Amino acid sequence: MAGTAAVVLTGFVLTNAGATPGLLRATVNGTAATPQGVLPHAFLKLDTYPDSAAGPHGSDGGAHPDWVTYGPTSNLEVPAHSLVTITISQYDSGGTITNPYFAKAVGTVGGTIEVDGKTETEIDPDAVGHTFTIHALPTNQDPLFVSVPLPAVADDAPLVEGSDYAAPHVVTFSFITGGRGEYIWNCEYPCGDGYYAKFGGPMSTQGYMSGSLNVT
Ligand SMILES: [Cu+2]
Repeated sequence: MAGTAAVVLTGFVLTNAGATPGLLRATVNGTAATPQGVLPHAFLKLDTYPDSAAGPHGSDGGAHPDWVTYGPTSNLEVPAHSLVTITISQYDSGGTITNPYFAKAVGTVGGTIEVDGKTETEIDPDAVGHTFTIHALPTNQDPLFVSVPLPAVADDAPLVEGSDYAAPHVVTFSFITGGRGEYIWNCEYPCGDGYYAKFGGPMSTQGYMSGSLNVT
């Protein structure tokens, strides 16, 4: 857990965002040749955890220690007119996704994702941990829709020595931003609590399985 804490503090800027503290800004590192020409290349790293002992909720897990969560924060900022590459380390188990559409990569450069170093266009819809799905708001001039599936870690995967978690699946993908705007993202795998197909609890509370993505 100590190693996790050191990693999640990288690039972590505290703000007064209330229940979902923190803002993670993408780091621009050089340029990249894209289908839309040479663009600034920005990078972000996220994690998905099976509980809230990691991520933005404090080492005791805060109000809902057993809720699944994204980390290090759910408030993201990326530059406009750029290539954005996001790497997500996915530590959670999972199962069958309700809508197999969300087991496919949508809106990424090349329509692909890299899963543990292998290029894929989709994952097994029966072994989904979470998704990372960016939506435009009705007011956005530049539509941005990106959806990426994150494979489930097997239930019987051994814990990494010195960690509370098994080794994650690592998913990397890129997309191109348009102009400035505010977007939202969420998970489309029903990983939460409740009677309505597990879309309650962490799924319906900002800071766990949903957040903001500002293009600036
Ligand atoms: Cu989820």
